[in-house]
Amino acid sequence: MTTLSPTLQRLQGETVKAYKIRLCENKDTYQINWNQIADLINQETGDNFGESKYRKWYVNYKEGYEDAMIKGTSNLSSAIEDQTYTLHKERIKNQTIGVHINRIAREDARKEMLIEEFTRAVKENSLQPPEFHSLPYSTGDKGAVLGFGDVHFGKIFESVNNKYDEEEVRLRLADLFVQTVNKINQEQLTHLHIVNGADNVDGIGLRISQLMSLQFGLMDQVIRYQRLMVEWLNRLSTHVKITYHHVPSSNHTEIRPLGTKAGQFPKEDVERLIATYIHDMLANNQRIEVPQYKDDYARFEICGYRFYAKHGHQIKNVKTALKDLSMLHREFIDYLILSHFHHAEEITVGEGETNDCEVIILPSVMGSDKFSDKLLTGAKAAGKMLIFEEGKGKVTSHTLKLN
Ligand SMILES: [Mn+2]
Repeated sequence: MTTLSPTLQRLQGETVKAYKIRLCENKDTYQINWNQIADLINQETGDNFGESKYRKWYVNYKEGYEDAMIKGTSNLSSAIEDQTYTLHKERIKNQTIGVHINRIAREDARKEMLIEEFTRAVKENSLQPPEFHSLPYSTGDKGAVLGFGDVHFGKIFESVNNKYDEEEVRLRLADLFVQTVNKINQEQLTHLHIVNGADNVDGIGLRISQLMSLQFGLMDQVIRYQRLMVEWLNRLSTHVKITYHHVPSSNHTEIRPLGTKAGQFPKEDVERLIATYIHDMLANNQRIEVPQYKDDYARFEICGYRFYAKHGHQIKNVKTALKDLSMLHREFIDYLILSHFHHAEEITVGEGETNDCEVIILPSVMGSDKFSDKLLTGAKAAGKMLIFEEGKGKVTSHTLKLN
């Protein structure tokens, strides 16, 4: 007997059945026929069956195997269908939940986005410090004017809102002193221009009826008042350097000798006496300068601006007065300061290179009286502190109330 190739021999641990199936399945590969298969198996089992026994057995076996395979596959696909359906259902469930979750998430996201946007805006717009420029350092000159007028010293009366006599004048000037010192400190002033707008004394009255409201005669008015002013200015100079501008002409202070009418002797005015007395008495005070004005107005400059000061009794039209005086004197006036009207006003009447040209009407120290009560034109007693800056003109106006 020839030696079998190893592949045709029963393998170690291989059952007879597995050996039999392997030979039948690989019949063509092994290039053997059914007789040879029968011999090989008979040899292993000790049987003596013909080739048809194994051939038929294998046909049945193979048929059964294939049937089982087909059935198995169909079971598998129905199982897959079931699984797919379940999965689909789960997906729908998840989608249903998802819609709800998405809505909540969307709302949360919107809220978060709002807060983030708000925080970003706050950071960008509010909390971001700007790039600081160096602080402007003003090299411009600063100037100040204290203006007061119409003291009408010597007048005594009691009206609806006012009571006036020498004692009241002294109290008001003391009050003006304190308020002025406060402003000097507040505005950090080293130099103060003072404009006295005249009608400092009440005179002897413009009508006979006014004689009734005089506390003293004209000479006593002048003597008492000029002493008071000298003392007042002397004390104020302990706080600041002063240039004192005294308007030398007004209606109550001009004297009308020999029955002359208003303005006929314009130089016969006691304001000139008062101004000259103040000038002479303060000559030794190095902190006070008193310019002497020969005409009926004061004229000076502050921060490069030209000022005129008049009483105002000759002025017919306040609004054109500044331009009219500029024409008359052939020079540009920036500020015209008037008194006389007993109520304050600051009127812009033109435009200069860097400033507004203004007519500034001072309030009165006297305030309202029976005459203004009758005309309903009264106003409170006050002085004014005006602040000017180089290149800007008037920047501040303080009212220093006195009653
Ligand atoms: Mn007057």
